[in-house]
Amino acid sequence: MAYQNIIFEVTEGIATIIFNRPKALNALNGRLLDELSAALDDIETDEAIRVLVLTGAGEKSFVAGADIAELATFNTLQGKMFSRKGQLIIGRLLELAIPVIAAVNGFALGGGIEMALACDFIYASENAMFGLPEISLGIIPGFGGTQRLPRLIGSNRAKEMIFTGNMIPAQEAETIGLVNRVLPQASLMEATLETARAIAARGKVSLRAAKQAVNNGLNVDLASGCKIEADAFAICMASEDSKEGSRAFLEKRKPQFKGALKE
Ligand code: CO8
Repeated sequence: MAYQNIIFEVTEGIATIIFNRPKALNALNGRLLDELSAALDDIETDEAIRVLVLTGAGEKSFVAGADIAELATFNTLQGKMFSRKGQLIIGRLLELAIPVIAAVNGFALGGGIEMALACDFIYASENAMFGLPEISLGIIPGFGGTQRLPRLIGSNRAKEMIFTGNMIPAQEAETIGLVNRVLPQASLMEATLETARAIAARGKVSLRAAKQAVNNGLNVDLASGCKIEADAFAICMASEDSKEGSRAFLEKRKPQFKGALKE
């Protein structure tokens, strides 16, 4: 697919998707979501990609939400279909076997914060602003925001953001656990890529197992979560990567992980 609304690059095992509609502050329209979906298809089938980073073009906005001009044309059924489409495509970020990092370089509003919430964690620039302004448009978050935000920052803080539609700055987002790190705009991408490279050097099998254990465990009680962890642990033990990891430690060298399940 020829991309017009995103830039999709892969360098040394790290894929970067840049939302690229800067004149509309990178707002999500149907076409952009289709392009994102196509890029995720490529990522899922490319064994060489170890980490995905999402960011926005320019220095003002990550994603300023769904495209309001497009939303305004929808009838009830089209609204529901667009919401499901966004939920399914954004939900794929969580389902990806590889880690996904959001580098939020400005506004992350509505569908934009919902996109970031489906990533494994968020780094933000100092000028980033986070919010769910849908209530001021007479709607509610429709790409998973009412579900993922309370799970991350607690229901009371999430309700305050959802009910008021107010934005919070990056520093406050870090304080409440929405964002892992706040960086100057100029160093956001390099810091994100540095973390991505560190993760990419780890074993693929154990990264996948760790992501699945955390994600699947969040939906069940603690005892069931620990069983999920034990199963994921067993998969790692069966992998060539785990043999290489302990061999390398004993031989006092860096491990060369191949991402292989069996020898
Ligand atoms: N959609 C379309 N265009 C947008 C959007 C958007 N979400 N946000 C900004 N733009 C456009 C503006 O219209 C403007 O275009 P133009 O230059 O042609 O007039 C350009 O981007 C620059 O924006 P501003 O001039 O407004 O820039 P400011 O710095 O003054 O303000 C803000 C920046 C505060 C980010 C402001 O643009 C704003 O409030 N934008 C809207 C944010 C918003 O409400 N987002 C939520 C949208 S709803 C949503 O995401 C629901 C998701 C689930 C959908 C479920 C489907 C049914």
